[in-house]
Amino acid sequence: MTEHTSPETSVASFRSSLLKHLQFTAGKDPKHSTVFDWRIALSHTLRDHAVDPWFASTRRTWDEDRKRVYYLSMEFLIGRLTEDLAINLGLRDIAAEALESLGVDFETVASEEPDAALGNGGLGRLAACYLESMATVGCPAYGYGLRYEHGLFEQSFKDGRQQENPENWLAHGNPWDYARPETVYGVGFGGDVYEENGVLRWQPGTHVQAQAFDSPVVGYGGKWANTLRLWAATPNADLFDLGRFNSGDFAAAAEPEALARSLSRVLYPNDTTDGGKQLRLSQEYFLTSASVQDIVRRHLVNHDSLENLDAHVAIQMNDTHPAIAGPELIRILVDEHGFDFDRATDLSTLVLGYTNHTLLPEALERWTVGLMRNVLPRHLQIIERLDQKFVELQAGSHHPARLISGDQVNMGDLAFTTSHRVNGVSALHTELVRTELFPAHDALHPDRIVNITNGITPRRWLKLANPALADLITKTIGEGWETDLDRLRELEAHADDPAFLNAFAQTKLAAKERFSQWLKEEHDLDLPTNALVDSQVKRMHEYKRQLLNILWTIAHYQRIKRDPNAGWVPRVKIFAGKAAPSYHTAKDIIKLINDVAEVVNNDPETQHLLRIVFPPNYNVTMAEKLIPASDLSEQISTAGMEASGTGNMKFALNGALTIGTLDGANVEIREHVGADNFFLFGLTTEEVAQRRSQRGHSRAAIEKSQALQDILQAVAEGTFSPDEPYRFGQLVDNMWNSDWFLVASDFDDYDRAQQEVEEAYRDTARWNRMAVLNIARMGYFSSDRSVREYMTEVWGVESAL
Ligand code: CJB
Repeated sequence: MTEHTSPETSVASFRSSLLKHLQFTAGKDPKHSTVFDWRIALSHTLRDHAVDPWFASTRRTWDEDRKRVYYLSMEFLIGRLTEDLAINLGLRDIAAEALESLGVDFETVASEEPDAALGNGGLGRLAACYLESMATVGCPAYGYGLRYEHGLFEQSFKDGRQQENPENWLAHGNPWDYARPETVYGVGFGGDVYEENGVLRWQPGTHVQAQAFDSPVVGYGGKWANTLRLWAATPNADLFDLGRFNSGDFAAAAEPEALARSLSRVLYPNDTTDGGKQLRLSQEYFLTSASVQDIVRRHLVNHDSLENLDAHVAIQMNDTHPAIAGPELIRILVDEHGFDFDRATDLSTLVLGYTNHTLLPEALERWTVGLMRNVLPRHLQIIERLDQKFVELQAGSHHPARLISGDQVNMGDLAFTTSHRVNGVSALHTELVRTELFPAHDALHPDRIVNITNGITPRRWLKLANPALADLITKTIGEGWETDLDRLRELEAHADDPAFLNAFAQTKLAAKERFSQWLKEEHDLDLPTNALVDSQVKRMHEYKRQLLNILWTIAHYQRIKRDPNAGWVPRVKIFAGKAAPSYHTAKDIIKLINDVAEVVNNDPETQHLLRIVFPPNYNVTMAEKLIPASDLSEQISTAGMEASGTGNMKFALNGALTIGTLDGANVEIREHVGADNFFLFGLTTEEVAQRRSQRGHSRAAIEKSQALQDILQAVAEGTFSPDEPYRFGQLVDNMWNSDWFLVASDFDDYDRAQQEVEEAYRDTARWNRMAVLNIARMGYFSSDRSVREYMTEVWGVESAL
């Protein structure tokens, strides 16, 4: 196969492919082509280059009868693909030169691509990083997901409040995927279960067709490529009621069709909360059933039976969303292939793995038995039987854990019992999964829970996002770090070299200028490039504590006002992130940040020392510009609540220092980069639990902190909302009287750590040294490492490279 595409591809041949696609795919001549037309030509040219490695990898997997990984995820937060694919194929510079020779700018064309926002946040972006890493390390794999017509809503601000606008990434088609009209499966819903010759049969009430759309996923260097297969709901032709249509009732005729289509129409905008809607369960089953049917069909192409399924198939469930995979596989084995129930259960368990991404109770999916019976009656029977077996296994326990408790089906418990490995996503999180979430399961299966700390792909999050820093690294330690991130350690030898530190500072400045220009063009926002850039970007959630950050910003503002000449470090506070549309407190916090920004940014006394920037519609593309431009990374969640975090890794890899709590992967980041190079504050997980049990803890903490009292008073008095003084009454009241997330308890220590940040930043050489040591020691957090751990500890799959 082609080792690497670039040597054989010249600028001239790339240019002629571009022109060919411009003419025959976009149907335009160069004189009249728009940026859109060029993008179509560019993406098709790049896609052509993906096909060779894709076919070669697929063929080898078949020929060598290799075990495949199937990564089932309701979310793949991919972002743009043009530059990513160009880099992985080794064609980035060739493409740019070819375009330039035609008078067209690569970045302009690549920026025309809409973000594929098929995910909410960390969980979906992790799936995208893992797909890229699986291809890079040569792990034969399929990603299975849904081809949502509308990805995550677009956020805008109206009077500082979040508005949700529909997202329309598919409006002009998707040049990356190939429709597979021949690959369709019927997915059943509802109906009845009846017995036939002693065998149970499910007769669904309706069927919806799942049609596959495939995109190649090419690893770095183009040595291996996998498939991302997304399912679109296409209604059965018989759902369209021709009789009704002919009799003139057009809307009614289309109704069943519309219902079927709704299965892949929109991504649920909830992050770590459970929407609890029937449509959501139906979407989850739609993804799972189509994927499992496809997996079984592929296995039977060159095997006589399903007996050896575990030797050839590893299915990974990304959180509980596809947790119906266990019952679905058991159903297919028992009802359609005559397996004995116990054998089917054992076999499914050997095939399946489950990744838990959160301990938050509101995110642990539970469906009522009634809903389950309506939507998936046969699966409910299977779950009941699994529950019985589970209770028997816990013989002697007075309070056995249950898959069904009361009228609730617990999808986490179901996922656990049907998997041979269950993993958390950071060391701390995994420990809490073991002790807090699944202690009964863990007692029965002490080897089942393993930790696999999350990772991020250095191709997108360093090479693509931060070209200046990537070039400096390559100049300093040579190539190869892209696929062997531990090699960044070699930078440590340069951490005391003033010339190198200066060169690093130049890359940071270049990234700030780039982001500043982008913010101006896209959002008409001003970002000074001579300030400490202090960023908190992630979904808006109380446990992530954007509130702590904005309250501290108010304190900082008040202090600058009191003593403007105290030698303050100029700072820009960046916030970005979306709130779930029904999450009112998170939306109030957005409004508070925007209101504070309005006052602070218009204060002529402080403008040069403090700014707040909150660009709307945070997405992968914004992250790629914002993260490299940042100096300080805010990872300030209440200890024990953030499963891992992956933004924390992206910032540190790009030379931002972290101010953070001992939560999620922060703990391991700090261990790797060194305690001296990390601004730690806050209660530990145990202290959090203890503090929460103390009555009146928030009142006591506020009464101890003069700074916090001043801030809360200013907010309560309407200093930032003069048009509506009591706008934030509830937020303030909650701080005094409840404060589940311990903002008050952690405030003073956070303040102390921020003063240390201030001091460290004044010593430019010291700061840059710390930043370089962060970069040098982040190798562990490559998603290549994470994927390799899954391969050995969960999937039992070998690299094909
Ligand atoms: N996470 O993004 C989500 N959505 C969920 O529904 C549950 C968890 C996040 O997953 C990331 C990837 O594992 C974690 O880094 C993050 O801590 C977690 O909140």
